[in-house]
Amino acid sequence: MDLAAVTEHSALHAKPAGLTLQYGTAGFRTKAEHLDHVMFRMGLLAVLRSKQTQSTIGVMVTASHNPEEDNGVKLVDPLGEMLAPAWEEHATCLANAEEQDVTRVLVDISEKEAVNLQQEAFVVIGRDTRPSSEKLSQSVIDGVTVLGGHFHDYGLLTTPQLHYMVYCRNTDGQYGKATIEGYYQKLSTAFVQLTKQASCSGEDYRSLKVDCANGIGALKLKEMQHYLAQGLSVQLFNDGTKGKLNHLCGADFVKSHQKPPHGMEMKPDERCCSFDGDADRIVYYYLGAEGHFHLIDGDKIATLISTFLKELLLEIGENLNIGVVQTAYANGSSTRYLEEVMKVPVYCTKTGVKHLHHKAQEFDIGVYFEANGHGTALFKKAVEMKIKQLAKELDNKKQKAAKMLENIIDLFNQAAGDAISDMLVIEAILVLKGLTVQQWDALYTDLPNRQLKVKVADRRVISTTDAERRAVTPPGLQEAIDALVKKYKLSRAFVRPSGTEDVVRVYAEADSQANADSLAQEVSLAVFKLAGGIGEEPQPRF
Ligand code: G16
Repeated sequence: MDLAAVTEHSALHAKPAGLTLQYGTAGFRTKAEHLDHVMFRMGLLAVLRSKQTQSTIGVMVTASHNPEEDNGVKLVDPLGEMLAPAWEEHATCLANAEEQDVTRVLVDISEKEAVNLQQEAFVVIGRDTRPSSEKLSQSVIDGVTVLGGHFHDYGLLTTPQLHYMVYCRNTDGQYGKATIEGYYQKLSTAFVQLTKQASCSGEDYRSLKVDCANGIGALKLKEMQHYLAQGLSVQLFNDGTKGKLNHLCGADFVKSHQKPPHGMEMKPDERCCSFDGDADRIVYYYLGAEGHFHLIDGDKIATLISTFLKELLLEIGENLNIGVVQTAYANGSSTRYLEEVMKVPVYCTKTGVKHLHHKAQEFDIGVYFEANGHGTALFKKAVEMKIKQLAKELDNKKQKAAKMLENIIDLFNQAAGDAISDMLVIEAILVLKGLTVQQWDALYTDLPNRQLKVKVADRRVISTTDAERRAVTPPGLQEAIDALVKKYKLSRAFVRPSGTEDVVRVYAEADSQANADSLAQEVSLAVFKLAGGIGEEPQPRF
């Protein structure tokens, strides 16, 4: 390691005095102007991780659903997964080191992790469409090269596309080709093969309206359109040509405000969906004939997918174990439906796809989705091999089911939740099952719910347990929540510090929207009072 060169370059990417950041739910996120030093240092760290794992490592420059002024960075591990927890700690340590300590921290990490410094390193980089992203990705490259690492800069990519590239590169192309064409080809071939097997193929299933949050999803869907040919025609809204990224649009806006994005023209009963800023989340929705907005979130997506997979497994007569993984935000009705009607085991983890992904890997087939629309399905390698074999051997009806499973495995991005891949999976399942968006929505009725944000001086005063369903600190907060929850029927509420924004998140559900709203508001007030709220007291505002 040329420590003198590191010191020299590090000084060009100086850390703002007094700034402390943490590798949170999905890496580092804050205002873009505070991130130059973090980017450079994550370039350094990616090289060490690459040397240690003897694999390609990914660095994605994005702040996903956050406002356009923010940015962020996360590292992608060899199988396209999120960075290992021990390395998240190293990342935090390195990002917060004072200038004179940067080289010492690098040496410490190398020693602790037994990094062979002679090993070659390779890092791939992707970025979203934020105005700040290009310059910040150059800082990552500076960090990579100063430690002698090799790199490939993919430029503009969705986050899940970068995860896909890393996975492909570390499996010698077995998962797919590590190019953008490779990604489009893999997904579109699987989609066309899968939907060919549908008995109904009405016009209704061919078109879909997509709100792209004014982000990278628009560019990538445009590129992909001709690969899908006649299979699916997508009409793009909020494609970045006019509006601001994530502003009044995108999956996060639609899910948390429970209303349509601005800029989308919706007619009753039309199938619509929204991506988030880096296209790793998707939610569906439609306007009912009565003009009401109906949201179909990650919970219902997980239900549709796991039901479909379970039916196919029954047809081929294979008793493989399927599990669904959710978080505390999952609507109570979805968990009940999955467990009681579908007889599928459901597990709850902390927020953050890294936690859900990990849990889902325990099953033959693990379907994981956060209610906000971030998720995918994972298939054990042995299961994939077996299904491929069955698709060749079984008799007619069973063979059709096995073939569908084979195609759907290829259609899922098995490295990360992916709005484009999930959209194609959902579109394929709807056409194969002959389901309208209304029939899908009618699988169960969501309990009315509300999410709010509260500003506090230091959100770290809130700590939680039981997969974030109970607050441990500050003292008295959980007791206050328990007392409030008792006032309402079918109610539940929890609070947790966000890992991507400087806020405390509040979730409440109850028997009516009015009750869910007032429970959320009362819990917000308790947070404000007991956890050091700043600014205006939360007011009823529904
Ligand atoms: C990220 C994570 C998600 C998480 C979301 C909100 O999403 O990848 O798993 O649900 O942040 O996290 P928090 O509530 O801690 O702020 P994205 O789409 O912004 O990358």
